[in-house]
Amino acid sequence: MKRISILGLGYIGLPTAILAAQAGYEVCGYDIDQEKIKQINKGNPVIFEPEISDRLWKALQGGLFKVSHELQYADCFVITVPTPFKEGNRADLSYVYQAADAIAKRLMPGNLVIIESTIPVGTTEQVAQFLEKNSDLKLGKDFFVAHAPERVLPGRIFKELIENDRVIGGICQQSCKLTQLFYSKFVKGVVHVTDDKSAEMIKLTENASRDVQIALANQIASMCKVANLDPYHVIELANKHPRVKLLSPTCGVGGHCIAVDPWFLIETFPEQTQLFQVARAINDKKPLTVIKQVLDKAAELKSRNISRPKIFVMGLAFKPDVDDIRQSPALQIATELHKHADALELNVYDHNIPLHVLQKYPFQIVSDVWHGIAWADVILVLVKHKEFALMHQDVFCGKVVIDTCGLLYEMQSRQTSAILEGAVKVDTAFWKTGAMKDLA
Ligand code: SAJ
Repeated sequence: MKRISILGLGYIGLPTAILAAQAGYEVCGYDIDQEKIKQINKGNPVIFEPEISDRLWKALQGGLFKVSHELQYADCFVITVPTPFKEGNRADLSYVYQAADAIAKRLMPGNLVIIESTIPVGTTEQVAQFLEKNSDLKLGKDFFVAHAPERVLPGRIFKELIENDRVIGGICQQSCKLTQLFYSKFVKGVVHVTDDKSAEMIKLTENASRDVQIALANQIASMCKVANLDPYHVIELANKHPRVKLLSPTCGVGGHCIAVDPWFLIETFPEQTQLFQVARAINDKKPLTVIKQVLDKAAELKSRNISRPKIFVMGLAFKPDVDDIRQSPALQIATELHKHADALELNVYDHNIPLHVLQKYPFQIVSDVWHGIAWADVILVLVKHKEFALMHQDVFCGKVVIDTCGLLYEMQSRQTSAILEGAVKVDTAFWKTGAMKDLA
């Protein structure tokens, strides 16, 4: 196996292509987006991910990596295209089939096709049959197919691509063998071998399990609100139990995996997924609860003669320390609050998201967090980016803070730590001048 074609140069495909080239394969990355191909060829990875620019540049210089909007013949094709959901929360497999269609036209005897995209149980087999039907080749004899779901966390993609264990599921033994061979060149984690359907089920249950655990954390937060307790404190101490590992409540579950993948199971197994359905409902409701909380606070401030309270949103990404706003609950909250211009003024800040992306949205963007804080009556913390957690809690002095992600608790924990004491440099003189309105 020498030549590899990787289809879909996004958050998974591009890093995988770069690593495969660095491992010695001749790699051609393929994408339908011509502008993306142009940018990658210039050394611009288009996505924000630690190490990626440097690794891309080295791969381009190394001579084993190129990208094209024409799919190249190869020994192995790797499908890393998105699988969003369409109406009725059903998996949209159109990108997977578009990729399979392109591969079918180039399929040669001995080829291996790997699907890394997350897919409903049974899809690998269906795609394999599609390839057989649309080529002159016999499945399991002339060409081989496997599912090898990606498992990496944005922000740690290269580390996790190399170090995580992987599960691969082939439609036959030879498919497993070839797939294991492909990954063995750059994966240091254990490659666990199974069948295609088990691999699909494993990937989906991993993400559904996380969704259920986050729903549990959100329920704990709701109970704590009623009981006037700090859920982050409750969870931190509960996690001191050796067999308890609760996750954290946030403003909602976003991104393109955790909030999507449980639906692929619900779609296939409607009778056996009650718990996943409830978890989805709890997590989807969370942004609506936050919106209501802000509107209630705005109404309360109005009754205290602040006619249009100034709301400053901190964080818009779907989770901390990423630039990704796809299916972001924070974005959903800001977009909805913006519609209530009669009741409040809104300013939004997120240093991780490029300005040209933010400018597509109707709300007002602030590029200086200190100005935003000083300007606001209410600070709405939606994402706990690490830079926010390094601020001193005094920056919020005199403000109403609606904290949806435990920023204040983390600030307090950090500030009791001797190591960080004095290491956090914050110019408090500036904000203090405008922050003395007693609103709380
Ligand atoms: N979230 C919480 N509370 C938490 C942890 C996360 O509300 O305690 C929220 C985040 O804020 C975010 C959402 O959940 O909005 C999803 O974030 P995440 O960090 O759980 O997951 P993703 O979408 O970045 O990546 C997940 C990972 N899956 C698991 O951890 C089981 C990753 O390993 C997968 O590769 C990826 O999905 C994928 O592509 O499936």
